[in-house]
Amino acid sequence: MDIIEYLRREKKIVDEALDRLVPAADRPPVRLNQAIRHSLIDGGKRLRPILLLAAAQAVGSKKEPLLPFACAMECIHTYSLIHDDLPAMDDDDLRRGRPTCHKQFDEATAILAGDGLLTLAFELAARPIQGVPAKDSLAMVVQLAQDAGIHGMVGGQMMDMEAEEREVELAELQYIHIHKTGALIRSSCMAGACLGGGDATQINKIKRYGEAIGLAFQIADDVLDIVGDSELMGKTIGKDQQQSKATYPALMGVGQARDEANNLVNEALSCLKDFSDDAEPLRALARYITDRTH
Ligand code: GRG
Repeated sequence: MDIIEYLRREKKIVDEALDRLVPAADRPPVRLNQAIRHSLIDGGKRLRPILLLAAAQAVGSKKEPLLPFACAMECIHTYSLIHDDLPAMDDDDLRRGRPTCHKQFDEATAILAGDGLLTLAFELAARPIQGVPAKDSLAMVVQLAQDAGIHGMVGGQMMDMEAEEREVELAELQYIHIHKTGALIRSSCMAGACLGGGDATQINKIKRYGEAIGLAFQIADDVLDIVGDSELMGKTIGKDQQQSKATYPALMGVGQARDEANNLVNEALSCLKDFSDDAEPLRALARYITDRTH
């Protein structure tokens, strides 16, 4: 399948849903809604919602009813980018090819835009979904809270910040990546499989698929920070090296880091071996993780 065309089509579906589900820019509080839309609308690859929809398709489900939950994933991801870019964290000027939220608006507005997106995400994720038992929806909302929070992304970010001050070994770096980046990616895959009506075996296999591509994605991102193109990526690159950050390529070199990411992609693909052709988009997405240039 043509993954680029697939991603373009799916991104359009997600972008249209986000535009419908997020408050309009002229609705009060106008500055807050403008800041949210500045960071959220149109930008980004929409990888997490697309993974959720692809996982649902892999277990034979329709996509449309799951769009609010898929958009919740993007709201959480975008909030994490807004907060990560703040001067107190990464202090970045450019994100998704535009000025970062605090540069375009101001720090306080950027903090509130992130907070607004995080809470909106839970409003969207908790919406009843036609044909999905309420207990499954609730389980995935709890799962999302765990994966986005202290035991997932937020916890991973904290560990990453603490590790900046000292030497980090591979096992610790892997732990950080699994939490900071991997948890939300795995959560997206699992939510799609569960809300799409997959059975326990399918959900478990898609969970393992999500774990493997989540780590592969971060390794590929570390590599792109060295070999990528700032304009294509829409963000400043080379910052990891500049800040002497522990990354996979810093610890093992670009070549071995790439091999590591490829092994993880193969592991992810092996989790899907018993799935039908409906899982082709999930398979293509796994390959795209290491082939992507931005
Ligand atoms: C809780 C403040 C806070 C942060 C959480 C995820 C995260 C930690 C910070 C974001 C910064 C960062 C570089 C994370 C690594 C994950 C990553 C590669 C994010 C970029 O994701 P893409 O490539 O971005 O999917 P787009 O813009 O395409 O959505």
